[in-house]
Amino acid sequence: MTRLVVVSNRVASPTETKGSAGGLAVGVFGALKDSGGVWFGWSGDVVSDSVANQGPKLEQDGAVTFATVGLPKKDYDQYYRGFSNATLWPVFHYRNDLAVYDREEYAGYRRVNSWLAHRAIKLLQPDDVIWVHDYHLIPFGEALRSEGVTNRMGFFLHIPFPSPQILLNIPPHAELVKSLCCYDVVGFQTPGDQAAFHDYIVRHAHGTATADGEVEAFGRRLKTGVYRIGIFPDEIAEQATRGEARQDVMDLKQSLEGRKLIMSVDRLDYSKGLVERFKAFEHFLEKSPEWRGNVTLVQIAPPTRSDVDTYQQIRHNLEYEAGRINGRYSGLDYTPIRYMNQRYDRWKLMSLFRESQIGLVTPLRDGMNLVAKEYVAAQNPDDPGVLVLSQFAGAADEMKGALMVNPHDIVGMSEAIGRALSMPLAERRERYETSMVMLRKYDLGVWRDSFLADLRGVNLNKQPNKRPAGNK
Ligand code: ADQ
Repeated sequence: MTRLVVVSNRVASPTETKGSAGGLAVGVFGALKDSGGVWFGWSGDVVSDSVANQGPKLEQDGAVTFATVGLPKKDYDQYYRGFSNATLWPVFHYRNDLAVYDREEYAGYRRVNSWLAHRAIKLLQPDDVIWVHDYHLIPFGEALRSEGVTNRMGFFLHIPFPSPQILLNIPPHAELVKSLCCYDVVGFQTPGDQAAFHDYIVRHAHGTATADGEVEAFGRRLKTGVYRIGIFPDEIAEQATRGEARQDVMDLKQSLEGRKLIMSVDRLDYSKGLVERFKAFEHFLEKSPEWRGNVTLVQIAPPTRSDVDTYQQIRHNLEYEAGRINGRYSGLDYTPIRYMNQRYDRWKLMSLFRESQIGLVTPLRDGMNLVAKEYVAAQNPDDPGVLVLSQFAGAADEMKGALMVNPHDIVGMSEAIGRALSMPLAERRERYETSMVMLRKYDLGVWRDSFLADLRGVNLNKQPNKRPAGNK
């Protein structure tokens, strides 16, 4: 089998990959181990220009080479904090109101992508298959192509692809889509994301797109596809049971004193709908006095991107809401919302999911949302909790056993909490089984293998010789 080269913004270290890292890192590492190869990207360190130019730093683990570079402060500011997370992330999550656009940051984003591509070239072999991940690296493939690299190259977008009317807000939208067309395969999380991309190609790039994902635009031919990212459900179930008898989990159980438990776990991000969720829980307590003192919401939300302004704002808002609601409904021995900012070991999170009666996962917009899937897989099949899920998470397409909510509808979410808390065992089991069928069918291995099969199967001789009329 040909070697695989994975490129992602952050590269987990070999120890992280085997230990506490999420399923995604484990899944990608599995593919690398099978075919041998390289995992290339940013180390997460901000370093001086001279140190950055010494990289990449290489660490070997069996047949896999971890190759990482540090980023100088200016590059970090423009590429990561700036264009990636203050422009692309909000717009791709339909939050134009939170997006800022700065030409210099965009220039920095492209410059860093070219620089990264230049660093990666020396690691490449002629037959390598290259798999690039996520919005930070849209122009990476084009930068490699401009250096003469003709290898098979695929790109997977982990976040939503917005409808063209939203995307047009980013001034260089055409350059970004043109960059995507330099890959041989572009993968999306849901059919809606793929359709939005096709829509842009047809209506704004004078290109063509067929129902089976053949796209021609900007003088290139490529394949698009839907590859639903999943989890390994058995592994999650094993982690959830492993923690059952551990002290922390017993302590939590004891401290609940028989109260029902609602679990929410998200990165602290405005796309995750945390403020709306807190308000829904408040509404539930307001309308259901019999539940006051009898149900606790545990929200775990480790901060991310805390040097981006909008992230400081969401943190502030959430602390305010948690304090306000707790002030209103706490008793001497009862705190309705327990709000924590730490990261936890995976087994601990999964065991907490298993102990709970509801998984409340209500993003305003989410590419997929793996927490929703982990929640269901962690349940005790004999007495499962209920997943309450936003219709705007990519996972909503598959998790048909969930109670579906619109996260903008505070009353609707509050009613779903009430319904889930009093749902009979037979219905809970049926809903659990319905979702588990899909979790098994589309697990992480299927995601990885189907993307790579499509990429390896691409016919590289099919590129059009000349540009279709009208493309500039
Ligand atoms: P994220 O936005 O990070 O991912 P998600 O898919 O839910 O969202 O993945 C988060 C992961 O981090 C989960 O595996 C979760 O268990 C873990 N995690 C969260 N909080 C934690 C904590 N406190 N301690 C330890 N682990 C924690 C992006 C996209 C998603 C898409 C994924 C994968 O935004 O839409 O599903 O990539 O493609």
